[in-house]
Amino acid sequence: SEKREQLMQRVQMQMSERRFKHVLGVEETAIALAKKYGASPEKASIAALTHDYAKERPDDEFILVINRDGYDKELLNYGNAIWHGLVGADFVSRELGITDEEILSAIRLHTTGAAQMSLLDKIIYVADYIEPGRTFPGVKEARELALLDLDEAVAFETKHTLEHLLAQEQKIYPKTIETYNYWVAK
Ligand code: DGI
Ligand code: FE
Ligand code: FE
Ligand code: FE
Repeated sequence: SEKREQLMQRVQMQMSERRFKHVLGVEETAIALAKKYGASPEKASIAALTHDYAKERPDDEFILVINRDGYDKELLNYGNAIWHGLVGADFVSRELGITDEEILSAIRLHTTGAAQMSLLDKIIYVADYIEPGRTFPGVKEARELALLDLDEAVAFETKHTLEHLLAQEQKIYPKTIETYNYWVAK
């Protein structure tokens, strides 16, 4: 649609060619999952196209917004990996005029997940992980799970992301632990 073309252009201007290709891969995957699981393909498309909109913003822009807009100051102890979705949704809302809370929630949660996730939240979280451009060990199993059971795919991704972060001794954002406790721990 004309609206999608415009949105694509606005997103493309914000990022490298490589990242834009990832975004289009997430869109294709999210639309397919939306059709399979009964979510809105239109909303899946918009959320996917915008999920990494703020990923290439400088840290000082995020820090300004975190300080200005009443975010928990604890967020300042993290970095772009956590900010680009959680705070990035505000850039999407303000700059692209996207007000749909289902879409903004999917953007906010796409990196960490959450205990409570809507169908669209799960679709974007999983599509980001399994889009055709991803090549890490385990992506094949994640793709297979996504076609069988979306919740199993959420659990798989959460477990493997956390393992990866621990192996690298990275700081774990509390929401990531919350997601693990809800979706993975027995
Ligand atoms: O933006 P993408 O690269 O497409 O993917 P993403 O938004 O899912 O993840 C961005 C990065 O964030 C990825 O390297 C994993 C990392 N991440 C996820 N949860 C946490 C985290 N990094 C830290 N430090 N802490 C977390 O809890
Ligand atoms: Fe991201
Ligand atoms: Fe992700
Ligand atoms: Fe992404």
